[in-house]
Amino acid sequence: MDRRMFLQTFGAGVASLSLPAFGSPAPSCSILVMGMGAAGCNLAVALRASNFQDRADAVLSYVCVDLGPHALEFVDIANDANPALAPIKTLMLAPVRAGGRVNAARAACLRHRAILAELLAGSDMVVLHAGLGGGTGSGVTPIMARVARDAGVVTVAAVVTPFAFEGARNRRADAVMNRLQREADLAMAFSNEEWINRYRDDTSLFDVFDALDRHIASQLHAVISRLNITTHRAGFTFAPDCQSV
Ligand SMILES: Nc1nc2c(ncn2[C@@H]2O[C@H](COP(=O)(O)OP(=O)(O)OP(=O)(O)O)[C@@H](O)[C@H]2O)c(=O)[nH]1
Ligand SMILES: [Mg+2]
Repeated sequence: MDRRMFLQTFGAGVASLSLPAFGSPAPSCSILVMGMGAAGCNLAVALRASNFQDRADAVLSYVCVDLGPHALEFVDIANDANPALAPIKTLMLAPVRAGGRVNAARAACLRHRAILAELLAGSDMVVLHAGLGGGTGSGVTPIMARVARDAGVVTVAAVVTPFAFEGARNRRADAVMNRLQREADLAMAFSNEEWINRYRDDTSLFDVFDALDRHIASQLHAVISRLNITTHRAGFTFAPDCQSV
């Protein structure tokens, strides 16, 4: 199945894709989960903690990408806290923070495009995680989506969009989301603003983020585990009852 068919089939609704029967030989699919920027790395850490591998016929590996000397320390802490899970690799694109400067993040990313492309080697699918509106996630994610597209890797972007009070970050997030919709096979946006409105005013931001990050992980479980992926690199096939539009 080519990429276009994948898109059409996916567009028909994940509910129409069928799961392989329990106990059947498990085909395996390599999925690279990439967290970019602080929010993206948090999402990758949350997906790893959700123990996806126990539930699906897919092998997940993880890499977190950021700028700045200390940005990735919490990823190492997460690795140490749960050594039984797949370790998250880290890649620091530059020793200085982008700090909201999307062009600085883009430039650092383009300098290391070859390394980013190498990360994808052997993957059938890449999941791109980021919080849009800042510098790093907004700068790196669309470039990474293009790199993945050029490499023929099925690309799923699962990103968060800013709160209303973040002002201009929302316009930047919209522009990046438009690009992701063009570059990725599937682009899913989860709104921080909508999510926080589900909570009482006295709920801490940490708890709101934590719940949303776990929600996104569970949504990805649902999406990925409904794919009946039978071959490595040769494409994706779906169960016969899956209708394409
Ligand atoms: N759901 C969720 N959203 C977050 C989290 N951290 C930040 N955000 C949102 O994501 C947006 C981008 O923030 P960061 O991820 O910190 O930015 P960055 O990509 O690291 O970019 P710079 O630090 O500016 O280079 C913010 O405007 C917030 O709306 C998080 O842990 N979870
Ligand atoms: Mg950051």
